[in-house]
Amino acid sequence: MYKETSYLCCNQNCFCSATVQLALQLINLPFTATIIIDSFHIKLFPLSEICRRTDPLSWHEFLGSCYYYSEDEKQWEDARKFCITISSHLVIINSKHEQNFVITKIKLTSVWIGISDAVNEGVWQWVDGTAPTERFWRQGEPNNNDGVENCAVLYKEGNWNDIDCNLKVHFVCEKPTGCNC
Ligand SMILES: [Ca+2]
Ligand SMILES: [Ca+2]
Repeated sequence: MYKETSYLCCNQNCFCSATVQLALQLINLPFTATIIIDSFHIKLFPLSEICRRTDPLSWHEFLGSCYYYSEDEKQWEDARKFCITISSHLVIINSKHEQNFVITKIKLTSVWIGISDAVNEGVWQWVDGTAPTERFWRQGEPNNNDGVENCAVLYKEGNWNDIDCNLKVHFVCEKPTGCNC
């Protein structure tokens, strides 16, 4: 679904780009085409303005993915849902290389990542349903402290800890690059 959404955005960008180019070409036509220009210009200008609208969220690009770092703190489930509303998912760490990039942008101490064992205690699963290929647990973690720790944070130092999903923490969303971030 994320990829499909990305392609739709891509196609929309391409359409917008073509529309803006058409508008610019019309503006450059000779004076004899003024009437045609005027009729098209009125219709095209509002659309070209819409196309120029920029994404208010700030994304960081790395190796085919775009990463968004939240301004506020949310519970893990709310963070997961928020990422979906911006056509992304809570970050999935596939390699040490990717994690090394993600930690460079962490502003404070830690962020939610998209892994949980809430469905089946002790069985850690990414938000896309896959099992982790690599794990970077801090020594002694995950410890399911008090029997309530089912969601994982990534610390700026580059390791994970399971904590209570109801705690409010900053988070990172990820989406495929598509045309651009
Ligand atoms: Ca647990
Ligand atoms: Ca823990």
